Amino acid sequence: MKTALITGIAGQDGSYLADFLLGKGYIVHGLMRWDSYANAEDALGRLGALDAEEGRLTLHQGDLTDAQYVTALIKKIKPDEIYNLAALSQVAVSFETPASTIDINTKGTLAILEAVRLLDMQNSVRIYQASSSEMFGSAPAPQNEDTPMHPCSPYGIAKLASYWLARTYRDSYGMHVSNGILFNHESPTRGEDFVTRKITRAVAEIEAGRSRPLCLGNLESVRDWGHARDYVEGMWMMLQRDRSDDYVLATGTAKTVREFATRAFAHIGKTVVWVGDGQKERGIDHKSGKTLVVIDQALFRPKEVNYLLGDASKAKRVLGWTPNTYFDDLISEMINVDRELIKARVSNTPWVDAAE
Ligand code: NAP
Ligand code: F7E
Repeated sequence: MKTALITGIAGQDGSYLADFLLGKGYIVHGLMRWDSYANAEDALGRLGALDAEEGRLTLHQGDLTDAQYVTALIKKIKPDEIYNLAALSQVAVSFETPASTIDINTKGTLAILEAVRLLDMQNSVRIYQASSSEMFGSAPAPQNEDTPMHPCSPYGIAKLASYWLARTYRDSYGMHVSNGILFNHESPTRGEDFVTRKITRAVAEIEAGRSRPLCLGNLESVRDWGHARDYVEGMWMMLQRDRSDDYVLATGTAKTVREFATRAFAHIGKTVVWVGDGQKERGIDHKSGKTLVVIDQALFRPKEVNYLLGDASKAKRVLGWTPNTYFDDLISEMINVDRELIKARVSNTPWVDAAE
């Protein structure tokens, strides 16, 4: 029975990966921030549905930036596999908090690599580093493992530094460290401040009677959106190889934010007609003429990554990884779950608009 340590276990990917590894019979240890949740019930959050009864899931409250804590934890657990998923993962927020972004997303990775080196565990541990397509930044699409990286945000820069730390520890100390360069992947448990979940939640609320329109930033951004469920399997596949390496995971299809919103509204039977330009652009309900989407300049980033489209042919060739869920099915699944959540929330009382 293998033992895995997942940092960021309470995040979107952490919870999918924990579920996946428990299903494979692993003993799973998860690191989550001690101050993230008000009480233990909330702390279970997304993990609540997982079967912790058999004692195969243990949660540890600590901070990835605390190198001594991380070293002590790894020494105690003696994991076979470490999945480093903990991060400040909101790109827009990284512009506001660049220093803590570097602390968590770069020094946090270093804490793990150094712990494994100092504990002399490089021959017994395999490490997954959550690298990101944001590292490509303004590089031309499609992007693969050989594409030069030109990050456009503190987030992308911090992740690129970690990517190079991982490669350097692999080359210098023979560590089994793989970078998964993952393009955007979403799910019904995606944080509500990421654009996909913000849209699906708003669309479900509008269907339930919300009158306030959905407020978005840059509609022209192009992203390659897949499903987190498929991507965590790819993470695991990387660590099952005898030789560590770096792999892009992506669907190979790209759409704009505008297309995502249009498809999401279509799912509840609304046809969006886009009128006006720039800041004045609006998405109108073709049938009623009601405004469904407005633009807010405050949601634009100081610098945008315009076009991300992944080429995952290496992962397909070497790992045998392919995604199972594409754009329309992803949107359907997310909206259907948001619909259920809203139904449960409003039960028999009518929808009341709350402040954003
Ligand atoms: P997520 O939902 O934001 O999860 C990240 C988790 O890390 C959160 O639970 C967060 O806890 C935790 N965390 C943050 N700082 C920490 C610290 N100092 N110590 C311990 N835990 C900390 O992100 P995700 O979507 O699951 O992504 C997982 C990883 O993949 C991240 O590294 C992300 O950057 C990377 N990635 C994601 C995507 C994507 O499209 N989802 C694509 C490429 C790469 P709090 O709740 O307390 O903040
Ligand atoms: O933005 C635009 C925004 O925040 C997508 C993270 O998981 O994937 C994610 O980063 C696009 C951007 O994700 C809104 O400007 C428009 O162009 O959902 P997002 P992201 O920045 O692509 C990468 C691969 C990661 O590694 C990250 O951790 O949508 N956009 N209007 C908006 N974005 C947000 N959040 N909110 C809006 O209202």
